[in-house]
Amino acid sequence: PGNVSAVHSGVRIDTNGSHADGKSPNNKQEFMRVYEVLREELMADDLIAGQPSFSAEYMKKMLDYNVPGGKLNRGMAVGDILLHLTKDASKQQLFEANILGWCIEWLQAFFLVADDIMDNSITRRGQPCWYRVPEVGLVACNDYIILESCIYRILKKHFAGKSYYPLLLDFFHETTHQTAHGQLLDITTAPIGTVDLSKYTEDTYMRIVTYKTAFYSFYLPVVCGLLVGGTTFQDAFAVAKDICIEMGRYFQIQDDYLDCYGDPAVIGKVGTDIQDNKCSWLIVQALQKASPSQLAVIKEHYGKDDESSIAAVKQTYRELDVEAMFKQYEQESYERLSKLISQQKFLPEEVFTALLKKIYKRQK
Ligand code: DMA
Ligand code: MG
Ligand code: MG
Ligand code: MG
Repeated sequence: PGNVSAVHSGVRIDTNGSHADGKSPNNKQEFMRVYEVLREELMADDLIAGQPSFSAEYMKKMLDYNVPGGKLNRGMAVGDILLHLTKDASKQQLFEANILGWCIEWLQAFFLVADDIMDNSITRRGQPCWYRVPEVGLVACNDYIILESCIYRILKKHFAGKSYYPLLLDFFHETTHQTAHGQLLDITTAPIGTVDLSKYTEDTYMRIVTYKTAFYSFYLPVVCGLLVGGTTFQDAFAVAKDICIEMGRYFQIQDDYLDCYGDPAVIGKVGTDIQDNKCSWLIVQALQKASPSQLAVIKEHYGKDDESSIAAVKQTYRELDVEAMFKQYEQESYERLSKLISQQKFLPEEVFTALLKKIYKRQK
């Protein structure tokens, strides 16, 4: 349909400005309706429907608790991208894009349930982390396996007949591989109870955030939009990857910033990076600027789970004005991204500018 062939031939389609208000062309209510459809399909599965009702009810509660409660940026992005790619997308294509959007939200739910256990976190999306719910505890480990398996049941049901089904499976598997190894590096850079500040290099930091966040949060939604839109043109994927990696790094640096400076009531979670010894953007920057005495304070207090140690680290951040370093990075990153977006010729700029607009200077 329409513009997709232009994408294939490598001609830039300039559609800038048609959604200049920053609103999603895709519709949130409709997106939520698709969630209900997918959940009911999963629940109607022979195996699950055949379980005693208490088991099926647990499943439903687990899904509702963990899948739909986030910002839905990643999930909604797939439909948006499709519509920016081809203005005459069919209703069926938009439905398929939204299904893939939900698969990404399912993937995210799977990683977050596990991440909160590993990070010993307290709240997520304004409610207790799933593993903290009394009747859940470490059953959450089986729940995240179920969350992941849902992705492939949904894909099979809705995409098994498509020519791009193998590509889709491969992208979801590849992204899981990348994210899991980002998480592994995140965890092994900061083992509980041992602080080794020499590990907190800019290079390791960039590897962590690229793998744990950028691929699943940005590249995967764009890939899904391209596939539903009918694009298999390699150059479009390569350009998307470069831009999405840069955007994903910026997004995770914001997450690190908000962990310390965000309002828990707004971000829906309580920051734990300082006491968790995390290789966060803030500590990597602080270490590069710290005086010997400030370094001593960091060595003494980073990674300790008590209020006075957390306060001492935050005081050092204040002295070094790490907040100003973040604002400067934010500005530079925005400019770098805008340039990357306008310089490429394979995809409508709006595919990326709409993503960027949603996250630039975000408070949550
Ligand atoms: C989370 O990094 C990354 C994944 C893949 C879930 P994080 O621990 O900083 O995330 P959060 O701050 O949301 O716990
Ligand atoms: Mg975490
Ligand atoms: Mg984590
Ligand atoms: Mg975080």
